[in-house]
Amino acid sequence: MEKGRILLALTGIHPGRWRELLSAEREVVLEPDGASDPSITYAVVWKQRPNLLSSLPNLRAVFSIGAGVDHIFADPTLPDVPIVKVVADNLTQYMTEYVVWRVLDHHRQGMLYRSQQQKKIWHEPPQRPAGDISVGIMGLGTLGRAAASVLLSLGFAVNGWSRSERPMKGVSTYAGEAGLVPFLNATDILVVLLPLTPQTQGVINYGVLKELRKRNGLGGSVLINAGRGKLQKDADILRALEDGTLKEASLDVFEVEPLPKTSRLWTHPKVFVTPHAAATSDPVHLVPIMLRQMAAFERGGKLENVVDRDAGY
Ligand code: NDP
Ligand code: OXD
Repeated sequence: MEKGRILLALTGIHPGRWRELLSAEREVVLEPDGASDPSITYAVVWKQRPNLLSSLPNLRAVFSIGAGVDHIFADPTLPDVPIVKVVADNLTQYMTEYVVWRVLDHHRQGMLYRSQQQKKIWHEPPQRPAGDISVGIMGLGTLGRAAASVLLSLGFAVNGWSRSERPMKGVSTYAGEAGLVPFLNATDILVVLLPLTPQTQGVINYGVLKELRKRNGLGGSVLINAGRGKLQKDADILRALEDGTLKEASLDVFEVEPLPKTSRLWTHPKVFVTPHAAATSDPVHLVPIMLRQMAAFERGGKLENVVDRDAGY
């Protein structure tokens, strides 16, 4: 197989560094150039324009610059070529840091202390051991498992929920629809690391939040979502925070991004907002993996981390 040219099509992300690093080994065409170009065999994309990929007659594979691929599946004319997602130690490490940071902040009452500091209140609330708190990870895949193992090492009780059975030492695992309510009932801090698919869209709704364990050492249940915004219903989260169903939330993703300035989530005292920044895709770490994959593919090898099109992730 000949050394293929790359179409780089990124929306909302500056392509400069990606282009520079990919160009070290291959010719790169930057969108909006490249549509219908028969010399292009790979596309490296983030939220590519609909119908762009189907215009490329010799496309052999699509590389997502993120772990999520919902942005690729949003294209109604997606051609039938392999789609490769990011699986990389660097991205996994970033996500683990985010999850552990947010879990510890809720566990150690960061919101209370920040509000006390504003009012100059010197008060020490009771402390409780990590082992009294159950962190439930929705989506026990690459990122979920990595976060779970660090949380275990910190002494938290950890539950995991996935589509199929995913045993993990030290973790109480639950699977499928039948496992969802038992998983939620045993969870104090819910960490969402699911992909967005037709099955998972809107899964974080009021009814689900109601099932979380509230009588716990934290004094309420907590939501942390770093998966995708359309997994959740922002209005249901606000309702749950207002009626005490939820004690606090850390949200990295939102139904609409950037989060509209009018959203009450920005100023809610029980919400910690980050701008879809839990785990950034760093081209310095990810481009070498992509280039290695392309070279191996052209030598007749198999692409790794190819998305299951039926499952949608
Ligand atoms: P994986 O594909 O490795 O894992 C996904 C997990 O979700 C699997 O355990 C899978 O189950 C489970 N799952 C999928 N569908 C369902 C379902 N219908 N019911 C129950 N469980 C389900 O993905 P990653 O860990 O690599 O990434 C997860 C997501 O994190 C990405 O898709 C992306 O949306 C998000 N992300 C967000 C970032 C950010 O900065 N905010 C950065 C990177 C990723 P099973 O094991 O049975 O297949
Ligand atoms: C990803 C993301 O999917 O950054 O990697 O959201």
